Amino acid sequence: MKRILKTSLGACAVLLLGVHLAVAQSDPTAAANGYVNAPHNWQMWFPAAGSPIQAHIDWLMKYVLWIMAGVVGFVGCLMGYAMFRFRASRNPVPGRVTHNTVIEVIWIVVPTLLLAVIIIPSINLIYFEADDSNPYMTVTVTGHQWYWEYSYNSVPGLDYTSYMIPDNQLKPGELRRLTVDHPLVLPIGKKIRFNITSSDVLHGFYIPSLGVQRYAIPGTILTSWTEIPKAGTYYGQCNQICGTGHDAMPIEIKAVPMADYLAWVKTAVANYTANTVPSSPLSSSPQLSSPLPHNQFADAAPGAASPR
Ligand SMILES: [Cu+2]
Repeated sequence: MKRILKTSLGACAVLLLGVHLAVAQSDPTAAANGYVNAPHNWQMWFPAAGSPIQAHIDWLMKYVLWIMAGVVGFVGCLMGYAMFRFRASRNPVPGRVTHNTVIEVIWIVVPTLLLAVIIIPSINLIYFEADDSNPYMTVTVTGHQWYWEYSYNSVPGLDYTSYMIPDNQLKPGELRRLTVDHPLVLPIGKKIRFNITSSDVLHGFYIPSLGVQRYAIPGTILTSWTEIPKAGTYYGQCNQICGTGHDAMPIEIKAVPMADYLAWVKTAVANYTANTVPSSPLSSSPQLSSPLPHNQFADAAPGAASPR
């Protein structure tokens, strides 16, 4: 009897180990590794647009830039011409013209038209950014000193924290000051709303390539949204000065096809438990010392299972 029990216990252990290894090896977020949208040295322009909002922002920025270049070029040439043509040696007796109706009409009408052609697409963009209606899903993002917490409103209990990987624990391929232990995983091609708030001080939920930038304010929820057409990894940073660990709260988003997302949710729900974050934010200052603490609530997540 004892032997049978021993054998069956052994078989169970082997089976569990096998299941664990299989889960650990098949990372549902692997599809996001093929494309990485991260800042690079000497970057001059916005990052490649990863969402419709950012594509719109990028277009408007260049559109206004061309108009500005035209205005600066025109005014610069006019000033250069006036300084040369009417210099004292060539034009010793200055003219006494004070009014010219045609010129005055032109310099009122032309700038007004310029403002009109700028304000129309600007307001359009503001409304586009504000339209977070009918999302496929909502994620509540909470800023803490100094990490992010992601709670999936449509998946009860799926709530976990996301810490930056300290420099001395980076693995090959991971990005310094940007890679986190547990990224935010989202499906591609779906509208996702973010409810953004904070538990302590002002933070900023900022992902440049997605055109998402909102304050995280304690006691208040601000919303934003995104839709990511391309599977990949997208990075952002807290962009409000929120304390000594301000630089240690990057945002990493893994955008994956829907099937992979659903597979990830399944394993995440099985492994993540409802999160309880440290109650006193001020007591978390030792977290800054390296290494950062383990995310005890999410360490079993596949793809992030390695001990840190
Ligand atoms: Cu912050």
